[in-house]
Amino acid sequence: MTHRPTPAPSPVSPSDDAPGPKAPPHRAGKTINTLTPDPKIAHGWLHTARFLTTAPQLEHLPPLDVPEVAFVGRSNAGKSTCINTLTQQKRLAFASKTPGRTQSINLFSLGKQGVTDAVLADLPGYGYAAVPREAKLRWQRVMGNYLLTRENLRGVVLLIDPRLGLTELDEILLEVIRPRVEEGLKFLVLLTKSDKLNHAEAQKALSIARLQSGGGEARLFSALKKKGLDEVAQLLWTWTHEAGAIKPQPAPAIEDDEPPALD
Ligand SMILES: Nc1nc2c(ncn2[C@@H]2O[C@H](COP(=O)(O)OP(=O)(O)OP(=O)(O)O)[C@@H](O)[C@H]2O)c(=O)[nH]1
Ligand SMILES: [Mg+2]
Repeated sequence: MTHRPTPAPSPVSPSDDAPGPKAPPHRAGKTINTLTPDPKIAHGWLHTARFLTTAPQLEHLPPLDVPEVAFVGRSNAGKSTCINTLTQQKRLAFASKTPGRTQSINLFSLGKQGVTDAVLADLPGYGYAAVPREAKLRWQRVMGNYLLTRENLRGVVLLIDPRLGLTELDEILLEVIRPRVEEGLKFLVLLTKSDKLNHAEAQKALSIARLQSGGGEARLFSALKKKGLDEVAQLLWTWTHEAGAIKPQPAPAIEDDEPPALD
């Protein structure tokens, strides 16, 4: 039997100085998680996104002290589009009909007034059949190493096209990150392109994804219909701002040199 990552522990209390969440305990008779910010706060924060750097290989990634959230998944799953939708910027991340568009790890800084308090990482997709076997294997090694060794990695968003479901490579990824999820790495399965499913199909896909991810967080998302935006924005804000998240720092100066080509 394959092991699944156990769900990330429930959010802990925010630090006293954490900005944002007003935390009304009740709204319309429902208990609200005290860490959940108003969606406007989460969106305003995501809209500050700006390009930080691109790293064709792990050693080109700058070491950072701020929390990082990685978007991973099959080629063409919609990672770059999801980042553009969340940040409300059309061309921050390269999105394309052609699978394999994202070739390097691209980092985007978040934070108001030029202070970086978190980073989003857009990772190249895997599983694209037309990529030569050697390149595929190399990339899988790079991604595995990134997920295992990136010290400031705070959360992983695994994007899945619900029409394809979890593929073998997605399962390998779940295996790779499982120990880190058990240690507190945040994890979300995001079912993209949900506009392609009817309501019943979407609910079924969601239940399956929840089971397959070991009962962890799973959500429906559509860049086209702007579905799931509030929930994902709030979740990313919470992951990166709760107690224990790393303190903000001035944006690092990144040299703007042309990155070396892939080996
Ligand atoms: N209908 C629909 N299409 C989407 C959605 N999100 C992304 N797409 C389309 O899916 C294709 C792939 O999107 P990308 O964002 O480039 O996918 P990616 O996961 O970054 O792909 P790689 O960089 O190859 O790993 C594009 O044609 C997008 O327009 C969505 O929510 N609904
Ligand atoms: Mg991409």
